[in-house]
Amino acid sequence: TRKPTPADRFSFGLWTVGWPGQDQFGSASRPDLDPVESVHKLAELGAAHVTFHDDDVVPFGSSETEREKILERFKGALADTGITVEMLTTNTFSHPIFKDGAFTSNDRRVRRYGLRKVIRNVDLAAELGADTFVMWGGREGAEYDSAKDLNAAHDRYAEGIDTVAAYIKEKGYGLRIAIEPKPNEPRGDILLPTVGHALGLIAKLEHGDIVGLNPEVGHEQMAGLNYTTGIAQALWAGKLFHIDLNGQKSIKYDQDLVFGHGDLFSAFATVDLIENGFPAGGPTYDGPRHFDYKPSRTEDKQGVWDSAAANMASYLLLAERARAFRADPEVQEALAYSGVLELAQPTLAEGETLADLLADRSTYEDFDVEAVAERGFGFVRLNQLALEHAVGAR
Ligand code: 3MF
Ligand code: MG
Ligand code: MG
Ligand code: MG
Repeated sequence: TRKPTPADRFSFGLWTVGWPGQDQFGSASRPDLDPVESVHKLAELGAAHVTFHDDDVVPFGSSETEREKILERFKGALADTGITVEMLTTNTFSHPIFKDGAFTSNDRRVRRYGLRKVIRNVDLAAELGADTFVMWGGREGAEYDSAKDLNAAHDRYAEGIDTVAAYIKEKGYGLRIAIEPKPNEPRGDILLPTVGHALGLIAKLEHGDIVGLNPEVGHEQMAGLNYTTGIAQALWAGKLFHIDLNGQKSIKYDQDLVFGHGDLFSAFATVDLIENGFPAGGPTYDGPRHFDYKPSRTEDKQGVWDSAAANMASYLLLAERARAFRADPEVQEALAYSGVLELAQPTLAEGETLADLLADRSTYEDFDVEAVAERGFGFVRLNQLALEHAVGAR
């Protein structure tokens, strides 16, 4: 494949390449990475942007002067490389203070502290010119159903998000909030477990107009859901503000594999939607192609950069394959045969009322149900064409 360039808008969380490999069962397998080095290396590899949690760059508990010094040096790396910060987020999950959540902790003191930590980073996001502020409520949840007043928890979650959204508007910041759903891990159950749950909460917010979603491939797949279907609904709702691309193999722990290294055929469909849009037109995603993966614990430093490059290479390969798929006349014919394009036609004709439909005997009384039921849709042939394009056999 060709080398990625900033025009591809690839973006990486600094916590991805920076993950030293500690897990539930073992300590770190790699030394810590200097975020400044990561910015330089990612620029060399062809990325356009980085994203980070407050604590990824400024260690938790740093003094104001230390923070200023660290951020100055970090901004120097951005200036030297041309890398920009498109998204910022807050770590409200690592420190033990957040063991029962931030916005929804049962301890009100923690909720107030969490809000302060988030607001502080919203100011930094605006200063750095980010477009998106992600909220992943990793500890907002419980292990035990008796541990949480779930009605109050949703009230507090909405209160927290609305308070931050109102602040963004009051300050005139060019930021939008993107909620990142996840079903479980690190909590036994996490609030807003899927794209659909989060959309439901957003609809109830006072400032929901600037609140959307940051769906992650693996998070939806951990719940047994189809990621492409999830981001399609978010797009349809005008709420796909950001994406976290990675790989996951079925319903198990959060694997954070390289994009394409999980369910590859599903990744093909995802890239096809992002790059080509819906078959009959509709809303499109034009934000950054953001990776949220972990270089496996088996990898050394070279393996870290190889894995970063692999995310972009997978994406570019799949984008090339998806373009070929759409351009193939046989595919276009198969799409038409399957009625895929016909679905865009409204069920009632323009100006037609339900009364007109009820009066139209050809739609019911004189409708030949058995004859129409004989139609085959040809979806398997269409899917085989997709597979052959995906694997480069066409
Ligand atoms: C966890 C995640 C998070 C979020 C991040 C916000 C640590 O499974 O996906 O990464 O993406 O906190 O962007
Ligand atoms: Mg994740
Ligand atoms: Mg994940
Ligand atoms: Mg994520």
